[in-house]
Amino acid sequence: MAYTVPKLTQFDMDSVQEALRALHEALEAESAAVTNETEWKAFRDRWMARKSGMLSQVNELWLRVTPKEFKWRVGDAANEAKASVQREIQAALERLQDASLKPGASDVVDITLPGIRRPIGAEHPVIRTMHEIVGVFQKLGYSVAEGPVVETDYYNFEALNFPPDHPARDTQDTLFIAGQQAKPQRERLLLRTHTSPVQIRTMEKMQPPIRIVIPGTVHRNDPPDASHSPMFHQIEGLAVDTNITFGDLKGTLDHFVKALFGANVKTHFRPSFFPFTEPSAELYVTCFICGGSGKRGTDPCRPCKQTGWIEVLGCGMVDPNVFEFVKDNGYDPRKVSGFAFGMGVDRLALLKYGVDDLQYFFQGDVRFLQQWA
Ligand code: 2NL
Repeated sequence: MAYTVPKLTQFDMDSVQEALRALHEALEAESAAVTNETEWKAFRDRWMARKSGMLSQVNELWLRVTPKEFKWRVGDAANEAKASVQREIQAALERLQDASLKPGASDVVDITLPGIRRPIGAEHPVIRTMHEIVGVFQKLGYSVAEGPVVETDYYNFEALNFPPDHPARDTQDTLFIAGQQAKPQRERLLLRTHTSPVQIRTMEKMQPPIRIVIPGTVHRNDPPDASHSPMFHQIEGLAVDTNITFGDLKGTLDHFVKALFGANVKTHFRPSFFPFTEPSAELYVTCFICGGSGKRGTDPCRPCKQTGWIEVLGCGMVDPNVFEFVKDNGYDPRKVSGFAFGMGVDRLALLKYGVDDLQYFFQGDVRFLQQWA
């Protein structure tokens, strides 16, 4: 039976206290039984409603019928009842809100509402390409190393055998951290322009033999266009041991290109120059768009500019001058040799997925990115 406020007939202390106790008991039991917002509203209205709520019944059936000489006593009891009702209504609401924050609070969820869609993300095409490339080298036993994007001139240029006045150091090409002029050149901070500094840092920490690949973001002072971006991604690799030869370089990179583009591509090395390798080369692969013919039907093949060959990376034998900087950690240029290579991940992703504008990779347009979902 639901509680109803009894009409007071006796006004001694014991009778008034007993009436108040019965009211409190009913109030607490009903408050504890509230499990959702609808029930809470019904509970609130049952006790607070202006006309027939329990508190207005207390006014009607306790206060109004009390003789003058007992008014103070019943008035106190009525005030206590009012305060208790307000406190319990607030407490029931707070319990409800706490419960709705806990997992499994299904009784306060309208299960007829549509669910919240949480689309699963997909790997960005550049990162996916990066993982594929790194994966090929990991299978060959290479480790992955990473390092800081903000570097010193020493690690980015000096230890890589760039002469002090090399044009790459110009602010036209490199993004420097402001306010560094007072420092000696080798300590000045900049955004790394390649991931090679991490190779130097790794050689400082680990003695040969080493085989590492370094993926990461790099920066150059280039305005964005279809083939340039001030931020892009690079992977460099380094193998150092006694008796590493140009033959090891050729075999490793030929395997890499076939793993990435398919076993039927052909490779070819062309002489080149880098300050940190000697000799240096560029690695070309037969165009996987036109199959090396330079033509797509009767149209000229664009990715290889009708040459039938696509440049994949730069490489070479580590220049002995580079080893001089880490000589004291076991890299005596008379005892060890090594090869190194570097490639632009974004450019390879463009080729691999047939995208014609680099900027699509960095604009974050879901309609573009959904193609890899
Ligand atoms: C390119 C060419 C290259 C390297 C990077 C390297 C690193 C050390 C020593 C010697 Cl510590 N070399 N890295 C070597 C040859 C080429 O990158 O076109 N990158 C996009």
